[in-house]
Amino acid sequence: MKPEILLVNNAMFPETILQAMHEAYVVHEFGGPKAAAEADLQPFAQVQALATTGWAPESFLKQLPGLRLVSSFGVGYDGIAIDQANEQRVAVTNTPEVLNEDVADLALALLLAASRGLVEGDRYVREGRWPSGWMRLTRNVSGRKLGILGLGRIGLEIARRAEAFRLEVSYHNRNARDDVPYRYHPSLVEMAREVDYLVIICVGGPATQNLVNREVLEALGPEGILVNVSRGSVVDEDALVQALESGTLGGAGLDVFAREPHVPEELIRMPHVVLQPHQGSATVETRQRMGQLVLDNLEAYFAGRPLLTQVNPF
Ligand code: 8YV
Repeated sequence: MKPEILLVNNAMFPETILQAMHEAYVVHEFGGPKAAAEADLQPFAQVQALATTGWAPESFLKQLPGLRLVSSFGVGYDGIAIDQANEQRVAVTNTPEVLNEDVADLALALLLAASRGLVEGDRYVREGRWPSGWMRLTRNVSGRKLGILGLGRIGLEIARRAEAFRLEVSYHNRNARDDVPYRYHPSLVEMAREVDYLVIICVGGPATQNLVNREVLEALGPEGILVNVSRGSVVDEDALVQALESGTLGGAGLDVFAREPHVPEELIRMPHVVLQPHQGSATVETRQRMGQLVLDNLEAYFAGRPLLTQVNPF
């Protein structure tokens, strides 16, 4: 008999992965997180595994006493109640490494697009404005300074790409690393003051909530550009809107927002801001690899083998 699993947010998973999942398991699909949060979980109290996309709050886990595995699609697990999972002895797995390069590519794409007015230029051509005159001059990228907030696995890929664009890289983490050639800033505000670009790729969650606040944005300054490919929660979004509106911050390239999929109207109207709908890992190839890792963790669990990418301690 096939084991039963629960699945939240099936629409995010590639079709081939969903097919394989249905071949191996009896899958109870809940639709998106909102539907899952409202569902009656009583009939599933003894189901052992949940496949999800970075979502499993405390109230949801508490209703599933038989659960032993949360296999999550995505590297970030700030939307999974890890303390509660630990208490219930539920192992949580994520999909690290396989998305590093795509997220780093998008960070650089946003940096370049915001600096060189790429989207603005595209609009300029499409709106037929070119015959009446040249577009404004944009800003030079090479030789400038990039500060990375969160020099982890993806941060390192961003740094490597930035070097190819002749950017001078420095970083801010909780602790300095002894295995990188980049300058460490113990203070985020001071790093922001020194750099032209600030790229955010640290973890989300309470520890980094609104870390990039008004002071940091002001330090980045009227010619500075903020790029965020991590979590919207890391930035004080109201302060960001104000800084961009008043010109105390020069521009931004944003893939993530505080209340996705809601994007503040003010940002939508700003020509010096480049927006993406949380596309960091959204390529056919990477989503396939992420889905495969979700399947591999489920398979390992049901075969009694060690999990491949467990994030909590047992
Ligand atoms: C995904 C992400 O869009 O990996 C993450 O943490 O934010 C993205 O890769 C998302 O998690 C898919 O559920």
